[in-house]
Amino acid sequence: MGISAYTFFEQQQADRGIDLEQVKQQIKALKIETPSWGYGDSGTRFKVFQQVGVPRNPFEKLEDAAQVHRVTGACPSVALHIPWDKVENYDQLRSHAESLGLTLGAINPNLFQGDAYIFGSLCNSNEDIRLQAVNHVLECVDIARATGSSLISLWLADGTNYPGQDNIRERKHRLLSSLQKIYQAMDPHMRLLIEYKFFEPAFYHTDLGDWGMAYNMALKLGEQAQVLVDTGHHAQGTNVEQIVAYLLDEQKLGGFHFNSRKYADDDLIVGSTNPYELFLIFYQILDASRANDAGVRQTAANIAYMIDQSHCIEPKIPAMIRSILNVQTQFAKALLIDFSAVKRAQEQQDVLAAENAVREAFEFDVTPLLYAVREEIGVPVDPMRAYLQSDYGQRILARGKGGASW
Ligand code: AOS
Ligand code: ZN
Ligand code: ZN
Ligand code: ZN
Repeated sequence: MGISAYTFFEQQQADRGIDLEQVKQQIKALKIETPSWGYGDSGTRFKVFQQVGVPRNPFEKLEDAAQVHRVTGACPSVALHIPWDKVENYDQLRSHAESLGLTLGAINPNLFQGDAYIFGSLCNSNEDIRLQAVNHVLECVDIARATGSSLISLWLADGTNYPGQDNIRERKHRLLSSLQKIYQAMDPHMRLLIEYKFFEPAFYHTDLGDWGMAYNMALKLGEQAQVLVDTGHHAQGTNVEQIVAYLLDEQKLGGFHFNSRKYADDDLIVGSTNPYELFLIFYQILDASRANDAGVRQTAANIAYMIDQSHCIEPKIPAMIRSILNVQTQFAKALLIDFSAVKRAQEQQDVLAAENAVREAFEFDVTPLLYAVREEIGVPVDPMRAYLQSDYGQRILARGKGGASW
């Protein structure tokens, strides 16, 4: 792929009225946070599989994450999970990150692994356990101060397995009052991102089962609380891009956990089964970033893009790189949408033309565009190949088996 492929592409897009310089700027500006837990051992609910070479501590997780950033230039921050990434001294972890060209990102509290949480955490009917859960999140707020993070991203495993097991409305009240204690402890620049999921580990009801429940909590808490959309957390067939559009319009979309899945919450490589869905999500975001309402534009500009993956059959670093490349590809395609053509077709109620104006952008090969962008920012044009050709994957084998796991 050389200059000629790009020249052809440039001409093709110029003919459609697409300003490629602006497109390139936007691709360069897209930053995606990777999760520390995506580098550690994981598995299914049946078994954790140990891979050779997995990081043994949070410092080594950052070193692996730095490789993803080195070859993509798109992943300068890493989400932490507490207590999986608990350390004595967060200044030290922070300087380690900085020495690798990284920053520490969203802090994810763990409200699902403590034995006390068998009947829930922030919704538990036992007040002591509820307080223990609140205190854990408050500790995470302190950690966020120490790491320089501005995001607390909260996912709850709370729910019930049987009708009548607990009072659904009482649990809702307990959740709100627990969240209010957390919200009040945050600094003004911090945001609380509330994640929802329709089932698992609870199988009858989940306390934050869908976007509406997360939205309602965020609305009651205030401006610093927003919803986090994990693409894998919906029932089959759910129109995720509509949820994205709706939350953007309400200025309540705070961030994403990107991943893909065929069935449940599999946390698989982003875009491996759902590339068109990912493209349509970006279509809604780009549409909102052109909205008349400045608040909606600002919400779109402040979205925290994060990966939530958990690899167990594939090597972790290249799997993360694959996801980043897939996100970039779908984002680049969405940037090729001719929004004025879409608008014209919508005004004329020309269904076929409108659908075509969206889909045709998806059908372009954006490889020459992404190569050009990477050349301009000084990263390898083919990040996957560059990583595989480096000896990093070999060198980490010396860590052996039995690394950090969840
Ligand atoms: C769980 O299903 C959620 O996706 C969480 O966001 C995440 O996987 C976990 O909390 C790791 O921090
Ligand atoms: Zn998630
Ligand atoms: Zn999940
Ligand atoms: Zn997920």
